[in-house]
Amino acid sequence: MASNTYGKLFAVTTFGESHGPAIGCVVDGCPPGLEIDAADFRHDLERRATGKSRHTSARHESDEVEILSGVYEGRSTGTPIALLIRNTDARSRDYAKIAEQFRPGHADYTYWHKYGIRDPRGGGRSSARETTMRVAAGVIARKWLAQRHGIRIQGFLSQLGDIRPASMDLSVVEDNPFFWPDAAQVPQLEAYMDALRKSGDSVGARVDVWADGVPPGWGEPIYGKLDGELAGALMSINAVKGVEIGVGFGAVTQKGSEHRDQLGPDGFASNHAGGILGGISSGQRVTCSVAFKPTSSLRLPVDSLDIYGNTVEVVTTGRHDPCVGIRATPICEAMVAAVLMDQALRHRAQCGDVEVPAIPTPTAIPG
Ligand code: EPS
Repeated sequence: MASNTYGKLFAVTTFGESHGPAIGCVVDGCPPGLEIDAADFRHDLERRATGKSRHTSARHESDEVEILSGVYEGRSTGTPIALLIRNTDARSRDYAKIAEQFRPGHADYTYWHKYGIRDPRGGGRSSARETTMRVAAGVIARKWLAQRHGIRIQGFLSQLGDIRPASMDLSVVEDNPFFWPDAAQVPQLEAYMDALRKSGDSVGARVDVWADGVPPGWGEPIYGKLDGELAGALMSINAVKGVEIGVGFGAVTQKGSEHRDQLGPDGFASNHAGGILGGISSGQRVTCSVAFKPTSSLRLPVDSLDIYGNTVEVVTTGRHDPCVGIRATPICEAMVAAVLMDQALRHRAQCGDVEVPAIPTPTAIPG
């Protein structure tokens, strides 16, 4: 079965290719009455966009959203919301030379083997361009989650190559092109990226996302666990190679006495679980960490094959990100928002009538 849709009750379908006439999405299941305006999308789309700093691809897309359906007089009607963004700055000639070649590390090879045909222009459907529509759909989810449940979702870059934040200040994340939580390190990141760009190479990165205000109870054991859905949704982003919830792989070396998050009247004493126990939100901060691989479109020559089986030397020209993780923070936030909104509606459907005897709900303790 083709899979271009995420979610059951808040279902987002994306379509379009990097160099096609347009990209778009259909958001089905948004509750009626939510105020939605084309201007709402601008902020997050700009945060994700290329061409905003010298450290990302130089392609300049205006990313103007057209709302085609599902909104009447500024409010969602409960019918499918169709959003469209026209591609205006594609430069397909950059891909002419590699149209029949496989870039090592790229989806070229597997798309070819799966479908027997592919759109080579700009990576087609496998391009990071597709993530634009995830962010657009995420705007709707974030707005509903904030208004209905007071949920805040904030991401940041938590590693660039082997550089890690020396301190953590979320208030500076939006003030630099890296979404980096330590303002003092920004010059170091700039210098690192300038040298990397000059060398023609690329590097991986890690993005963390925190969701605050998620009430206890969201997530559907067993096959719709909140952590399972988050992992699947985040892993579906281009170039993602790993997802951790809470301490993630750090749990391997912990003892049980250390890992368990002690409960008391004032809340949990720690948050190794990342706000999820048994696949259900605990009321603590939900924490996710996402690993991005280094971009595979490089101008550095590499041996490969073409579609006829000939050995070729691949050199990728054009406009590419030396670190795709740099602008992935809004994409990860959007996927977390889509998962939470879907789970909120699913929880409401099955357990909306459940009344839990009043016991104190521990509040979130960061960590
Ligand atoms: C991308 C290659 C570049 C990026 C693109 C992602 O563009 P093109 O497809 O024209 O070569 O600019 O990113 C975007 C256009 C975007 O909006 O994110 C790639 O290979 O993934």
